[in-house]
Amino acid sequence: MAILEKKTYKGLTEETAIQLVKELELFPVHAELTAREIGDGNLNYVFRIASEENSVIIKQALPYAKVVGESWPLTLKRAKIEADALVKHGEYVPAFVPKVFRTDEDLAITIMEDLSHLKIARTGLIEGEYYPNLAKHIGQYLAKTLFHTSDFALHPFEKKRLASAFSNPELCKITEDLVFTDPFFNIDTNDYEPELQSDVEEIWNHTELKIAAAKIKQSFLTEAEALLHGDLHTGSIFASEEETKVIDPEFAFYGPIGFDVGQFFAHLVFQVIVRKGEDREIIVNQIDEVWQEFYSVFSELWKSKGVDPFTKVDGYREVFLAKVFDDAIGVVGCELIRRTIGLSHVKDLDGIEDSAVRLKAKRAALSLGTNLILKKASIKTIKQFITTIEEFTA
Ligand code: SR1
Ligand code: MG
Repeated sequence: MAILEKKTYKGLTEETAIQLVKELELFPVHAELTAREIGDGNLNYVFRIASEENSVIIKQALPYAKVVGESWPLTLKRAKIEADALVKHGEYVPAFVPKVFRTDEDLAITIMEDLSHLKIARTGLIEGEYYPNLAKHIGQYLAKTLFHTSDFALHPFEKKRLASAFSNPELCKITEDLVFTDPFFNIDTNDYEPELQSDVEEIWNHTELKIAAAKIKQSFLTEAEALLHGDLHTGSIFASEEETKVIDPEFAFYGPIGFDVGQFFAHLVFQVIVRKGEDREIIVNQIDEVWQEFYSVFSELWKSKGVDPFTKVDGYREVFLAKVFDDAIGVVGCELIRRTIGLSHVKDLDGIEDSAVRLKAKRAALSLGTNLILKKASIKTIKQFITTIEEFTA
């Protein structure tokens, strides 16, 4: 029986992935096809199916988190959320997301454009590559996807329809736990080197820090400002010198705009921490550039496409964007801490071979993260943010 006719979930193999694209007639009938599972993420399988002339990607969600195993069941609905978010965001930034060819909810698959001519930005950045367009493109991606899906641009009925369609409680719960809660408590799944024990306990015992983190979590739980990507780290971005493509929006939901902005900032900060000299300056400048681009494109859209009458009130745009910035700084702090001592680390830090250098980098991430969470109210400009980064990571 044809795979799609079964209407039931079954994990694909390289063989059945080929069978599937044949059933869907995505390649000429006699094309010789090869398939390879290339996924290295935490949650899904990714197959690349290729003929001599063409190729596509099949991404299939697993009913559990690959990073932990079958003991951590995970909804398959995330495949539909991801495909729908790619399509929705693609309406506003077609150049920055992969094209979606087909989806199937039963199989939890999305068949999309193959981007393997590009490199995952995190990998390239760790190798010291320079992406001259990355900051500008992500600034535009953030401004356009977030403005156009917000109440500033949409009729309230449409905004609420989208917020309901993108309700994503299971994936949000992962973020609520892994980003905003577990690193601040003595939880089994936290993961850190024994040498960091006293640094970690300082965080667990820091009541003022925990209250500040709780407020940032509360914003994530309650503020449905725009359709977020929800997991915008450098591992969710394919890049080359010319192109930038944002992938993997399975964590998409209606949340605070500063969450996406702050997550991207945080993963640039990891690169600031591990680089030196001019290479480090390049990333510092990219942090500045992504914010300037986001601010200016969001402001242009606000002025030209704002539908809420308050978008015409002088001064409100600046107040709103200051709120986004404040939210983003808090998220940077939480993300720096969680990727250092929580479940699911980043290769930028874990990949440092020399243990003294690695521990120094991790301590810098923890102290900067702590400071950003505690002092975000006094960091009002991108320059002040950069000064703070430099103070803790020099
Ligand atoms: C179990 S999932 C761990 C992390 O991987 C994803 O990319 C998200 O960042 C999540 O927090
Ligand atoms: Mg992902």
